[in-house]
Amino acid sequence: MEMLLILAVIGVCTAQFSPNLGFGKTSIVHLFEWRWEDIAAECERYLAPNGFGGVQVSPPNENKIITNPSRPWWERYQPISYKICSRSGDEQQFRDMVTRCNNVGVHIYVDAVINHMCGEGLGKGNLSTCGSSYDTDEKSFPAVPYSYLDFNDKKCTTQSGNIENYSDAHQVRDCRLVSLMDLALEKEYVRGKIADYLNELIDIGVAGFRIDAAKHMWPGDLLAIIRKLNNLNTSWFPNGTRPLIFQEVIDLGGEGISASEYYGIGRITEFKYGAKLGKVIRKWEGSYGSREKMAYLKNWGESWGLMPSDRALVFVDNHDNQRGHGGGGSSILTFWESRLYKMAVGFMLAHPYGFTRVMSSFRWTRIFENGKDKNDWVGPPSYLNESTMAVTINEDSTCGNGWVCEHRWRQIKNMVIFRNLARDQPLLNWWDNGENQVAFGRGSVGFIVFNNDDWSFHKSLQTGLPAGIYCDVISGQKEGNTCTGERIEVNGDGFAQFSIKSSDEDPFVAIHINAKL
Ligand code: AAO
Repeated sequence: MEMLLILAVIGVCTAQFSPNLGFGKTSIVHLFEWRWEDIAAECERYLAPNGFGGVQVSPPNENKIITNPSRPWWERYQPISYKICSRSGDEQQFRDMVTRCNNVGVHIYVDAVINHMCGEGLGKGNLSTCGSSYDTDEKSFPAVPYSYLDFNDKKCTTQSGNIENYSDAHQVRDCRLVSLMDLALEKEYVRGKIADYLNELIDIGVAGFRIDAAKHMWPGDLLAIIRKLNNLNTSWFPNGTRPLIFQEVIDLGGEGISASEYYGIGRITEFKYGAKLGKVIRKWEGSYGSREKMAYLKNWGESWGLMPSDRALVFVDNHDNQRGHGGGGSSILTFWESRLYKMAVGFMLAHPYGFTRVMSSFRWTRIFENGKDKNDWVGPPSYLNESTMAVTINEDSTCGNGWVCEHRWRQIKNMVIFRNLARDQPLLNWWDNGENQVAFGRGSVGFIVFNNDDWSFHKSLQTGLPAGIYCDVISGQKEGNTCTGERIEVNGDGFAQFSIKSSDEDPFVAIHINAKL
């Protein structure tokens, strides 16, 4: 009896770390600002057939419409109510998306903005995505409803009421993040309203949540909310499945709050991952004053100061740091530097560390002034009536209308498949030249080689793979019984000859057992 109780408690406490992906799937993609109907179609026509396990979607709840600047992407981080009603679509469209994606084995993860409501000082009105009213002077959001009793102001001790110093944990949790009205999460009433919202989403069929601004909530308050959550919908998930929780905590070190305070609640976004990997791929100076090189990646993971792998949600860039918001700094690689970016994403997907998220962006016109992009606010491609543009698909399977669709780039899509095959296989046969030529395998299912040096690479390496002819899935892929790109021959002893010129379009090669002729 006692044993059963202990097991039950462990079950409840640990299940929210599991990604809740379908069998054999390992990665999710953030379809930033996409419309629900486009995501539904993408699940069916592309994500399911190519092994993607899930989608992180933009906040689905009603938000403040911001007119100055005009409809920035960040207005979606200013809630007005928990009605499912946003630029991505209405509740009917959201339900349809969740159902259609789940039906093809692609799960939905919601970006949950629960730390705050909209910015202060917006006055009163109903300029919100569903027309619900608000009054920031009275601190009233009738569509929830929240009143002046539900905000934190009394606890915050800074002059401005905003967070002024990130080394003071009390400020970070009790004051306003960039003047956003901070909810009093210790209140049972507030916790209940948030749990009701998340439970509605769970009942519709979502598989988990990104917890926005988790660093700005006391871990105990957040845990109390998570404990109120239902198990996942049994139409698609096994009985008793807990929602995946991944908390946005930016911890690059040196502040008053550490990501480890949140290990007990769920996974955490590991911001050091993209910042450090960016430095390595760019060959910039690292923590010890010398230039980073790929050879150092031999012990990539916890030895680099990253959090435990089973707690980490990892990514090369996210919607904030690809445009200078949030944490990470200038080393972050994005689609704008596509050659280096593909190498970084390729490395991430080949390496066993962490639970991986691929970014999928929209293009905007950057205008740099003193190193800062003046257009860092620009929202998704939109029509004249301000509604978000459809994602169109070109003949070559790339996207139109300003959508970048990094997840459809052959090199990235094929590495998502590589990771699915490699999922539990150990990292084996590491090789490096002491500089920026490195290679490693995953068990006997896949092998990858990088040449990020300025000179050619030509070498025979132990792959760990069975003998045969393999298609490189970076320069091409296997189609029918031919390779559209390079062919690699693995000999009976597992060795294969690799050649990568420093001028190659993509200076890396990857092979796996499903790309064997
Ligand atoms: C907008 C306007 C504001 C206005 C506000 C209210 O831009 O001027 O005051 O409305 O009217 C997004 C946008 C915001 C936007 C907001 C609401 O990014 O610009 O404000 O929507 O519309 C902190 C938080 C983190 C947060 C990040 C942006 O800790 O949670 O700021 N990310 C999430 C979302 C994000 C969203 C929100 C939260 C709000 O992903 O999209 O904001 O819902 C340090 C700290 C970090 C801190 C950063 C940013 O990081 O560690 O915790 O993130 O500063 O200030 C080096 C350091 C690193 C440091 C970093 C700073 O890398 O090592 O530690 O520099 O860049």
